[in-house]
Amino acid sequence: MPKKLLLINPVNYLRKGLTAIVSVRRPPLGLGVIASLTPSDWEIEIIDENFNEFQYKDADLVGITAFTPSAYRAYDIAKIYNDKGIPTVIGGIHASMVPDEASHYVKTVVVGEAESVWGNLIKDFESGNLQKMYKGELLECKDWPIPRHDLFHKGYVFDSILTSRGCPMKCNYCSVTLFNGYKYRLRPIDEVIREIKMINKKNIHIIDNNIIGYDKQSEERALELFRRIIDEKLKIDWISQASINFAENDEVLRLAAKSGCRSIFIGFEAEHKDQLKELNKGANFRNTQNDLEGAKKYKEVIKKINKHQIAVHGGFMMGMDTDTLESIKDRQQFIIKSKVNIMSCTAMSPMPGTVLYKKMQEENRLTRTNYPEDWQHYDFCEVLIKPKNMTAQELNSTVQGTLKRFFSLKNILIRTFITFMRSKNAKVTLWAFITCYNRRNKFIVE
Ligand code: B12
Repeated sequence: MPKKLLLINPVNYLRKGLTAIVSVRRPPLGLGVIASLTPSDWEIEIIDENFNEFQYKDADLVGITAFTPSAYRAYDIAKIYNDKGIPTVIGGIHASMVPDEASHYVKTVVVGEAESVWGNLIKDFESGNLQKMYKGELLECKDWPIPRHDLFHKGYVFDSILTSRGCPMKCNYCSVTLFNGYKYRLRPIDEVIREIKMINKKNIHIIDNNIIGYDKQSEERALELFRRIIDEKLKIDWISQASINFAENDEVLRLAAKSGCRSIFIGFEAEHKDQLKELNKGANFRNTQNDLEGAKKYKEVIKKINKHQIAVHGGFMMGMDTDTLESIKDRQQFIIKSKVNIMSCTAMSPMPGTVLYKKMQEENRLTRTNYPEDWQHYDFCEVLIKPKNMTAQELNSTVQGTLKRFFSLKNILIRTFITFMRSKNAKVTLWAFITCYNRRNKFIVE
């Protein structure tokens, strides 16, 4: 009998925020990697709570992944196996940020990227010598396996693919640099193309932190990727993330659109340099003299990307220490007037391990600290800190008010018209419309 590895993707009990919307869900790529690293004589199954609530299944070894909001659910599932004496392993961003906490709830914790340790972990398991903790190194990307996309639930609207890891930016709220390192590690294009061909979906989310990176070498590589997608006639529709530098080079925009880019997520965060500086994201206003110029630049970036037939999904934050009630109301106004096609707006949220979390902890300003249960609330739908210059209630209602206004049917329709006038492209217009429509009312938490 082959040994059985059960991999579990838990979803938190509250089920609000991004995971509540089917089209926004993405497959658990980390579990796909673990499956790929597992010797071929093992039987592997993924239980994915995005679609099927966990029901007990027998296994020799259980691997669980978790983001912070799903950690509590992950620990509850682990307990079921711990009680039966079946070894449980947890990995992923949350366990990597708080490994000591995680080790109370599972037999083994894998900290960091798993490529360098999973093979040894399996050997240790097979020889009855499973350790309490394994720490992964940041391997070069030529050593990453292609995730087992065939094991993902078929109900995902998008599959995802990673073409690079790491980020040289040090935004104080973000976990990526801590987890994947400062250095961009770029996968060889041949490998990426091979993986796209293996994916059985037309919609692909390229989940890199910045698809074109921040230097000439990564921009060149992105251009090469776009050309290959075009030349090989892969005919995919893709979305990804970038910085505002995405709009700097016309050739990037032209080839991205031609290769199937329908929308790009850009973390604008704020339209004032005080908040950007506070978030350590001053780069957004690089080469601008003052706030007015910076805000104007945002609008120009959106317009230019739209003209190249790509929608812009802007990410904004509210409730920074330099914010006031007035400044976040101004931000709401700015967001609506910016004509950004799709939008996410959240209260500044401290995720464990980040510089922001440490600051809030030191200043005794975290309002949900009954861990692990309270990790469920770290889903970007709630105010989790005592804001400096407003009440939590004021912050929450301004965030919610922004979402309500932006996703009102009237505003969606106005923007749909603007998107069409700018892009002259029915497909991109429809894409932006559907994305907004799917998000309508989904984030509002009364
Ligand atoms: C795609 C993505 C999503 C997808 C969901 C993907 C999924 N897997 O379910 C969507 C868009 C839905 C999403 C939503 C959210 N996301 Co998100 N997301 C990402 C993103 C861009 C990529 C994640 C990914 O797939 N990476 C690729 C895989 C291969 O890496 P990996 O999962 O880390 O797996 C490796 C290791 O962790 C480890 N590993 C992972 N699992 C396991 C399990 C075992 C057993 C073992 C041994 C090892 C192991 O091995 C893998 C190979 O090395 C990251 C940013 C980033 N660059 O990582 C943010 C990120 C993970 N998201 C983040 C956040 C905050 C959220 C939200 C809370 C907020 C929001 N934006 O609304 C929601 C919450 C969703 C939820 N689950 O409740 C934070 C997480 C912080 C935290 N402490 O949880 C990140 C790091 C972004 C950031 N800037 O900080 N997200």
